[in-house]
Amino acid sequence: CEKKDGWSSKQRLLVVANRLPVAAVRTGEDSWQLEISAGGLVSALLGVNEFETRWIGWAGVNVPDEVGQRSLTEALAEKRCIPVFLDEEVVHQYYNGYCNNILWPLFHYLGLPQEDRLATTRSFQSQFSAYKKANQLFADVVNEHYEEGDVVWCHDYHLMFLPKYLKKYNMQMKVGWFLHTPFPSSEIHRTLPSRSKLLRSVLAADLVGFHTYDYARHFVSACTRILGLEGTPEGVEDQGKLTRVAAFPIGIDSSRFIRALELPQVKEHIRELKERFAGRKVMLGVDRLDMIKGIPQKILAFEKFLEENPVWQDKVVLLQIAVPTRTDVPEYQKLTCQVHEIVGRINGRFGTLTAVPIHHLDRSLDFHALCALYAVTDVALVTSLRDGMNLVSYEFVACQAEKKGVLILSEFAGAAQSLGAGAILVNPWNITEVAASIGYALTLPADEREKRHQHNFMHITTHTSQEWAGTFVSELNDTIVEAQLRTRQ
Ligand code: ADQ
Repeated sequence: CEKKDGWSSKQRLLVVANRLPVAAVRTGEDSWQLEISAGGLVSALLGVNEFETRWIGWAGVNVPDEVGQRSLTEALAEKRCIPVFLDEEVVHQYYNGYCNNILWPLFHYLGLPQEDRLATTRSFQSQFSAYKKANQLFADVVNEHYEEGDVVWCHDYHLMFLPKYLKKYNMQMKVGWFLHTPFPSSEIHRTLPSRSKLLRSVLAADLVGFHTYDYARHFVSACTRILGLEGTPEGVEDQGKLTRVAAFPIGIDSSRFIRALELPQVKEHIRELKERFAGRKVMLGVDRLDMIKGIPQKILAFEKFLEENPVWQDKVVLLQIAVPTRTDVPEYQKLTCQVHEIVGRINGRFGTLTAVPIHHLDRSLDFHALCALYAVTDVALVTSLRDGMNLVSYEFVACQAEKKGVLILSEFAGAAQSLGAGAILVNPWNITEVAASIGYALTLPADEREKRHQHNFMHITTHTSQEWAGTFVSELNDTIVEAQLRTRQ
């Protein structure tokens, strides 16, 4: 079929997410430098090539002038990206405020911030208005670029109003919405002042997806308890209109990691790391520096392990790679200081003149360096307090064909439901239990490690990101056909 932007036999997929997969830096009045940005969704969709994909989102930069907006739009078009322009005030109120200060902690069971507990406070109201305004701006851009037959896939908690706004423009538009975070118990969602409006807006979508069956179940109960609607095995029904709700566990492009391990530069990096840490077991944490990732608790568990097992003190090293995010939010600044303080204390306590027990890096690693690190790791520590899925656990398994390292995994990460049989599951709040699991993992016999690894490796190579996206979009297409058949009957 012929499309406005070229010939293609593939269906067009408009992926709408808060951030584009590239970050833009202005280098002149009309010149831009574009860099691929790290993140779960980007990693997941990198390997998806069965659709003609267009990305729609914010480029992470304030562009108030027309020249800038025009030139950035042109530069991004080469990357199949379409920008949504948000001014600084909207970004502050919508992104830092409503998204990251209210929805993100709430959906991860960390509650609402104290000062926003009253729905009547100005800050809550203005953040909520900015959230709706930003969602409307996204809807305007999607509507402008939409062509008949396209599938529109909205992502995450930033865009819960988008399905409703898109359907207002065009009832025929195929709209799916997927949440990358957990959806909390309805008892938690009930505390949110705008609880009903958000649920109703999401329900305007044709298909609503979550990482796990539990999150889908929580969403359906929120709709039944808060909105009084009927939950069915297929989803939520409102006056004869069914919104399909289902679990679509995300995966990774596992072959990309497996292939990377064969590259000469990655092999060289692996050799250097092995030499650097010879005689010591390597433990690894890779996280965005975020309170949900449980980094302080993880490091405290490692301290407890060292304290209780002096024989391991110079035989194990923890590499914690924490990429800073949301650096202008005060809570994240506090977390960085807290982590630095604990790491400093532990290194002072257990370090020697030649070695320290924890190497903590506040930065992102490039893909090849990350693969090499995963490959030399004996024990990976993924101890999120809550996590929608957690792709780091999948990436670690993909790089462990040789070493058969052990994964210690939080029972509160969505990944616990898929990798639970191969991993050692822990309650990340229980520092004593995590410390004991570290000892257990470091001494696990080779045959047991092999068995656990095989289980997880089989899972991550058969449940890939391509399969995830393909299943979601074909389910969305089917949902619409079924709805049309139902209305004809
Ligand atoms: P995130 O919270 O970003 O994603 P995660 O699933 O672990 O969490 O994905 C992080 C990605 O960023 C991984 O691909 C990882 O390799 C990369 N990354 C993290 N730290 C890095 C570092 N220091 N250097 C380089 N790369 C780094 C959200 C949800 C998750 C959900 C995903 C996908 O919070 O629960 O799994 O979306 O749906």
